[in-house]
Amino acid sequence: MTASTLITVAPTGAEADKSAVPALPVTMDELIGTAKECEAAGAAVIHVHIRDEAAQPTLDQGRLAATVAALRAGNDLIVQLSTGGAVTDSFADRLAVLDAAPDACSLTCGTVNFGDDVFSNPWGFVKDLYLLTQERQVVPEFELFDLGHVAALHRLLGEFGAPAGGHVHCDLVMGVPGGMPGDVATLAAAVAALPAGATWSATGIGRTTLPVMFGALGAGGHLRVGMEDTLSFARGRPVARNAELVERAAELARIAQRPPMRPADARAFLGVASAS
Ligand code: KMH
Ligand code: ZN
Repeated sequence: MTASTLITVAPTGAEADKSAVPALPVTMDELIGTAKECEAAGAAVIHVHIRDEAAQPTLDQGRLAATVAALRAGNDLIVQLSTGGAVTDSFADRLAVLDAAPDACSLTCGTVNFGDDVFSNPWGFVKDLYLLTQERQVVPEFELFDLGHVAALHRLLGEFGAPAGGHVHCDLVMGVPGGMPGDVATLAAAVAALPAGATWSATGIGRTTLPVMFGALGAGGHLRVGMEDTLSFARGRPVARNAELVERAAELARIAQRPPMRPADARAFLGVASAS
């Protein structure tokens, strides 16, 4: 079991509507402010989706590059760009995310029903994205929404070898309507199926946030939190700031005797090059 806990913050996502959720960080200033607060609270990685002037999700190239630069200038967090985007984004735009040269990126290992939508990740796209991460030396985090995605991860590693950075780190995204449920039995089954030597984080969507967090800490895993995944801090109490989700995760990690991992240690852990 790792002596410390990697905490990733996913502050924005592509789904929540700013008009309904005013605390959601959507502008560059809001994102940078959130990143600073979350780093101070114990986060080491930021999983980034960006929005346009109208607060709608976008994969605009210039905006992505500017966001990576601004985040790097403002703090030490590992910058992980989403290649998942929104369910409406094209495969070409999702591959082009790597042109912004982030430290790391998400890489979802299969298609999943996503509420009333479909988050599409056919094998050909998964393979192309993986080969691109190797070519560009962007460290992938393997997003697993379902147990079948674990099988696809084994296939990916078997056919194409180790990822950039040399280490396999996964994120179990649990409780998406259409994906694997966010409970401890499913968490244990998914962890047991991971490739030997892989490390993992977990996040539970919505009301599965706390069961998944407690289960992950108990099983030696790492944590992802943020308003991409949950908009309620407690029953009837909306999240006021992403940092309060990080603060809660950090406190639970300290109670579990596995305090938050600092960004420099997280770089070594994940195989991400040192900040320049
Ligand atoms: N917004 C979801 C459709 C990722 O960032 O890689 C996909 C997602 C996964 O959030
Ligand atoms: Zn995401």
